[in-house]
Amino acid sequence: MTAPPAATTSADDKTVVVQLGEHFFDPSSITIKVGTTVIWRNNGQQVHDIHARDGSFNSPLLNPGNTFTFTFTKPGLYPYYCIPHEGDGMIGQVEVQ
Ligand SMILES: [Cu+2]
Repeated sequence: MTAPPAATTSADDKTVVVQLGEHFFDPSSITIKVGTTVIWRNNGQQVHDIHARDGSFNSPLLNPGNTFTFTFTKPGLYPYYCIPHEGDGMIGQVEVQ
């Protein structure tokens, strides 16, 4: 009997990683199942944040290297944006099925 693999931030059925850069989310659009946790990781050089249009999730400003996680429990379409860089097109969306 082998131990389950240690939890990582790589993509699997329950966890999806979205990278933050200047000035974009990658991938900017994801489709996930209810119960999936999204991990946003700031891989850029600037501070970024994540705010749902409907207010269902809001991160603080993330310094480079920091992460924000949110678990989606309701189906729907969740557009979101980075407050400092929305004007530069730093927007994304999560579709929860
Ligand atoms: Cu930003």
